[in-house]
Amino acid sequence: MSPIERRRFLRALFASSGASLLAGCDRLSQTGWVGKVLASGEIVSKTSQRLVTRSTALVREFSEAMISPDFRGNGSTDPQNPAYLALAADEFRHFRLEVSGMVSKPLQLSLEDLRALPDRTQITRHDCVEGWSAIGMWKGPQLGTVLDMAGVLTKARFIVFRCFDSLDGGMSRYYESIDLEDARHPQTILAYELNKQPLPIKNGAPLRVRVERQLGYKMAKYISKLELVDSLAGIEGGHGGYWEDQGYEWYAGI
Ligand SMILES: Nc1nc2c(c(=O)[nH]1)N[C@H]1C(S)=C(S)[C@@H](COP(=O)(O)O)O[C@H]1N2
Ligand SMILES: [Mo]
Repeated sequence: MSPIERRRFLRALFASSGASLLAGCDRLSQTGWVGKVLASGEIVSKTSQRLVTRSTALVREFSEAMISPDFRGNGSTDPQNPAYLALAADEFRHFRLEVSGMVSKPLQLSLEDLRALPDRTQITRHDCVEGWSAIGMWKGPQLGTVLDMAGVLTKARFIVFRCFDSLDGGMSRYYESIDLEDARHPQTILAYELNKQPLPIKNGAPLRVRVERQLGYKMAKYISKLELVDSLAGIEGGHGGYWEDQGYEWYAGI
């Protein structure tokens, strides 16, 4: 189904129950503009998205000609955490991605290890809740590959991304989470390159996740650690992400 067909179908589906969930989605699909998404309720809930799309349905990918000349940085763009600065000073040679929690084999992966894995390249559109979009070419291993290496235990339900940066002067670190269905989506990758260059610091060096069916704030930058858990309740504010703890939706479907 094309996005427009999908939205038409969803609208028909919800019309009978009078749900206003999809009001304004035509504007979104026509212009690609997502400003004030939260305020106008344009986020597509996980349930409605998954009613009509298979778990592996791909989002649109673009041609190289469509790549935005400058992929702006947003949120943290220059983390000041001393541990991060020390890693950056050495071009992240000593960076190790930790994979832990409900796995049979905890991992410590260097950038070299990650670059040696089969990779995926995708040119996709990033939509920020603040009302801007950008198209970029991302490259990195599928998150599913890393999960298979670690051996996810059957009781695990979510993957939590722990980040080096802080948006509140060091009080708390940025974090995010997705479920295992999104984690294993073919376009969910751990990107170490943007537009054929090593990921710039402003965009999350050395590693950021792409979760292409959701809004920008889900795409954790500056990842230090992946944690497999069975519940988000005991983590930080308990809502599954830095922005979620301030009231944003956990499932930010586009
Ligand atoms: N660690 C971390 N990840 C983050 C953020 C952040 O501040 N810190 N901001 C989020 C938001 S709101 C957006 S829109 C994107 C911005 O990605 P960009 O800097 O590559 O444009 O990263 C997301 N991931
Ligand atoms: Mo954002």
